[in-house]
Amino acid sequence: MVSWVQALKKTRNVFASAIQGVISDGAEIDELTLEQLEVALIRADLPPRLVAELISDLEENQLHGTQPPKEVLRDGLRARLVMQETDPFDFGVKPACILLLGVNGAGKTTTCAKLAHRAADMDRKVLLGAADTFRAAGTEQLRLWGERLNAPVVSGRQGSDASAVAFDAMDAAHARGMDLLFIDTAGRMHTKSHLMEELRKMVRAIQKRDPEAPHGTWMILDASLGQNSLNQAKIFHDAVPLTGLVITKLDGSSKAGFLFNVHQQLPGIPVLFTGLGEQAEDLVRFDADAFVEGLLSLGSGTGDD
Ligand SMILES: Nc1nc2c(ncn2[C@@H]2O[C@H](COP(=O)(O)OP(=O)(O)OP(=O)(O)O)[C@@H](O)[C@H]2O)c(=O)[nH]1
Ligand SMILES: [Mg+2]
Repeated sequence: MVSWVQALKKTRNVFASAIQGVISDGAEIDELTLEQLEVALIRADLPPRLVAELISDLEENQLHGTQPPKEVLRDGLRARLVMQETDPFDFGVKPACILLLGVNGAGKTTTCAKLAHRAADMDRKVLLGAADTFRAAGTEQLRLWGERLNAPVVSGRQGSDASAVAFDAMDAAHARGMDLLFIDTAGRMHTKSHLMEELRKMVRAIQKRDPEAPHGTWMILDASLGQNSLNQAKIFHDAVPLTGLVITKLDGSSKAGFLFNVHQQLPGIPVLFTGLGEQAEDLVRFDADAFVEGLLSLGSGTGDD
């Protein structure tokens, strides 16, 4: 399994040399170091306002403080991240239905499988709904994961109504006494209003079976898009209220700094999980401390190997 330190190699690489001057023991911080740090943090997609605050904290500490600069940076970064402490799979209802949404190629289908794997490991009975009826390959991909993970999959024919598949999956989850139903959906651009309407229709179909459902509406965000993925999420959130985020491909991204902007831009919507690789087990709970530590662990390789 990929670790946080390994996964954050690319982002860390972006500001490695700049940060070195700040976090090494006994570092003397001068104006040039701070300027380099500022540029690097912005390149890693940290929000400019936060960067300005961090630089000013470091300057202030340099003049009047006693803390090592690394601690100032670590505390400043950590304070901007919000973590959900409770179990994201615990909805207090059975079956709980979780709808997975996102733009094309964000990692929805893979995440659906990873979530199933994780939930099964926690002894939950899991059903998968293949509501990406847009492409035959979409359903096939989830069906293969289902076989590999030994999880049942409800699907429909290519071109059939995604809402009908979602409804059937809800029905099956009730009939078979499932704990969790994860519904994979087709990738859609946030700018296409008819595709956003299709999502709303899917929600209505699910609600015919259970008016409280979906219990989770989780958007899958590709970390390599950085801040852009948050702009997309805001538009999805307007169409169907999101209740959680899953960040994929953190391992391939050099822009993981956008995570420091989530709380500001999407208040109240927690980052629940992060994908650190392509395998079923490469999905971990979002851990704010491990994330910040992973960004600052300079001894652990800077992405050149
Ligand atoms: N490195 C890495 N690759 C990932 C991660 N999550 C998904 N991928 C890869 O991203 C690619 C797209 O993943 P899919 O799950 O098919 O994405 P999707 O959102 O379902 O795509 P569409 O259904 O076409 O919109 C695949 O090659 C996955 O293996 C991750 O956390 N890390
Ligand atoms: Mg897919």
